Amino acid sequence: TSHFSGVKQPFFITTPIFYVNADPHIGHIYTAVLADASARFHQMIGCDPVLFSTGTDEHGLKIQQASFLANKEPLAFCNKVSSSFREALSKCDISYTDYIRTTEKRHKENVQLFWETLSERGYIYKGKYEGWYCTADETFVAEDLTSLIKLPDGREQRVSTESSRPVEWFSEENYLFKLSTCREKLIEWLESGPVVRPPRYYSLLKSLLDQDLFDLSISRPNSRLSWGIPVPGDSSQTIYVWLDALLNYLTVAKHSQSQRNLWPPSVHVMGKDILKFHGIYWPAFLMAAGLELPKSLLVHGHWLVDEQKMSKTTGNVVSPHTCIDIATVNGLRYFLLHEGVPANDGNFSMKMMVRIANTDLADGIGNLVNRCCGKSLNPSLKRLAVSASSFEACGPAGSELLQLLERTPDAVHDEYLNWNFYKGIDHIMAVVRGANGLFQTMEPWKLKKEGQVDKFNATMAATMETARVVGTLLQPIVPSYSQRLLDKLGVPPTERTWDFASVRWSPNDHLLGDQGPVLFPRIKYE
Ligand code: ME8
Repeated sequence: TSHFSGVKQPFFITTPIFYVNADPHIGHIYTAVLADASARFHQMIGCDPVLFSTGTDEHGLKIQQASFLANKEPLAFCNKVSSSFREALSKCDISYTDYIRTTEKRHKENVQLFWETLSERGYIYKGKYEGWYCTADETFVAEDLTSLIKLPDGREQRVSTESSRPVEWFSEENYLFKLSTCREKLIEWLESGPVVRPPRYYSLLKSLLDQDLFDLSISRPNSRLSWGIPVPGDSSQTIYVWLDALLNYLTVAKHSQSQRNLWPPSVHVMGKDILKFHGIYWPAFLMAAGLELPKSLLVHGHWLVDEQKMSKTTGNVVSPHTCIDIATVNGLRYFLLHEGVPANDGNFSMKMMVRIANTDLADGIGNLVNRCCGKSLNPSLKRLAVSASSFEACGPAGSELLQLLERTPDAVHDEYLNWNFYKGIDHIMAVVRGANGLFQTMEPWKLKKEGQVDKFNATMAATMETARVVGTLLQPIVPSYSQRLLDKLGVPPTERTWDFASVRWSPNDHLLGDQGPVLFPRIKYE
């Protein structure tokens, strides 16, 4: 439960911070929507404060090179792309409470202070590093994890086998972090509970830890990498971008407005490509500094587009703006959370997004709401008093709907908590189908004509109560859609928390709110 002896439980959730070398695509948006749904859910169940951070990762060789190619000063380049991420995230209703940029002063100070702590605690030494480096992934790659490929022009290129991106040979003086000493403790952390979810990523991480760890280079000579944070006391070296980037989470916690201690984070959300950094390097840095480790990591698969990897070279990168133009932000969020199964890769298709949004948001829920709020059956615009007998007066179909409705909020609660938003949605849609089915069976338009007032009122009350529960449960998934639904039903803003998500008897009628335009106009696409 979220309440413990009257003190509310805090919840601190993060998205990865996004590289500013490319514009936002639906893969980035998925990470953020997943985290947002969880943040909103925890808010609804009473966690307080909810700290939800996102932002941009702006240092490193990759960004240095991208700004050079764009013929811009690095900071000007970062400003532009960082604000385009910020806009895209806000447009997607991402309810972040802090937007961090690694170029901010508060962050640079935190990184340098952290470096000094690692150094004082004996975890840093000067050495020579030789090996392969993949700039696109900003990571060192062991030789046996590289392979040679033939380029179209016949030349050979060595690439990282995992990502297929080019690697180059580095040989230079730099500072190293004693990662090799952390292995045992990392395994202990990993096994201390369901720290890494879903289970397949736990197993993956576990197998990485079966092997010895090598010490990690955590700086580069500034002749090679100047766009970054200088090593304290040695300005000839720049701090490795992943150490810099991971520390964003700590910067955010330190600068939260809350009086409460918000460390450690409740959960870091991320795609599978950056598990090693969050599951090995990050906890190792933290334990070396004597700080508590994150309580959990939630890892998700990648989105493919029409079954192909999304990439600039293929030219199939999907922009959230295009999706929103076609299907609105609610259509996009609903699709991502309905189709996204964290353990697997997802497949994005515009057609599928439109079909699912039309079926569920326009036809399924939209119809239900139109039917019970529409002037033709509800001329006085009231949400009718509701009781168990409202359902029972509708016969077996009514009792069945009531039973389903009574089970649903707990089932949805558990699925949301376990990051199975798609299953939560399935439970909700089953209730919607039940209520639409009841409408078809009861034919209230006939009951009205025939003057069967009790049965008519019962049908209307039962379906409106279902719509209210559905709107409440859907808030983490499609916030602005749910808000308009609850507004139409005249549900006061104070009655939208999880406590109100179950069937409630009410002896009085309530006025409906402003009806405004339809909830979700059907989308025409192709
Ligand atoms: O990795 N499908 O940033 P990033 C789903 N700056 N998710 C995807 C995806 C896809 N096709 N492509 C990318 C970084 N992502 C670092 C993070 S955190 C301290 C530093 C996800 O902009 C990816 O898995 O390359 C990651 O979770 C997020 O987008 C940011 O990726």
